[in-house]
Amino acid sequence: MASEVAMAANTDVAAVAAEEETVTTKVPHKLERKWTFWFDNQSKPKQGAAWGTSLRKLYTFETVEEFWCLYDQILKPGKLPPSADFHLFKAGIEPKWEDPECASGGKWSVVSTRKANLDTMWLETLMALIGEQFDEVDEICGVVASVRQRQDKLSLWTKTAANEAAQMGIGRKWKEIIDFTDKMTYNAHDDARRERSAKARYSV
Ligand code: MGP
Repeated sequence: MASEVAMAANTDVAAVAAEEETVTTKVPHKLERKWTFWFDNQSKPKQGAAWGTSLRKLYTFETVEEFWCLYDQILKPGKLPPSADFHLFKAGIEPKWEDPECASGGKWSVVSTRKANLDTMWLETLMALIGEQFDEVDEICGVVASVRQRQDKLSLWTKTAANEAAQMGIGRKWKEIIDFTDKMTYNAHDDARRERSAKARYSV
């Protein structure tokens, strides 16, 4: 009798454990906020078309599972053709100077001469963004991978170019995240709007 009770109890415990496992594996892991992938291919610009005409919103996601699914499905920057831009921005922010969240901002940029390196830095940055790794989290707008004939580039867009302390904090942290050892520079969108080769505001 005692052994039958023990067996029944064990069966119950096993059933509960199995059910819990099913439940935990099925509940998606929600991120702190929603993020959107964007894509722009400027290889064949239409005559007279304004900048941004070919910019497309791809997908918005809010769970870790959706992120990995999209990451696996979407081409990596290193495989994209020259003139392509690939973005991950906070949902609701458009990757343009004209967006109100970006208008007074700027970007940290790093160049990459090796495709494999670009892809690694891209993934490290995506994970740091969706994992909210930056202390100055409200300052972050998103990241852009720019594939170019001469050299590829990653840019981390932030909100307030005039806030030097915040930008320096972000720049230092980003360098660590992508394991970048050369000099990294920060340009304000306002300066870029006025002059294409404007001087950098900050460097780390
Ligand atoms: P870029 O793409 O940021 O520089 O801007 P890059 O990658 O060094 O140059 P590229 O020629 O290799 O692409 C290049 C030019 O695009 C700028 O000088 C602007 O004329 C235009 N442009 C870029 N951005 C990000 C914007 C934007 O957000 N808004 C507008 N209106 N024009 C932009």
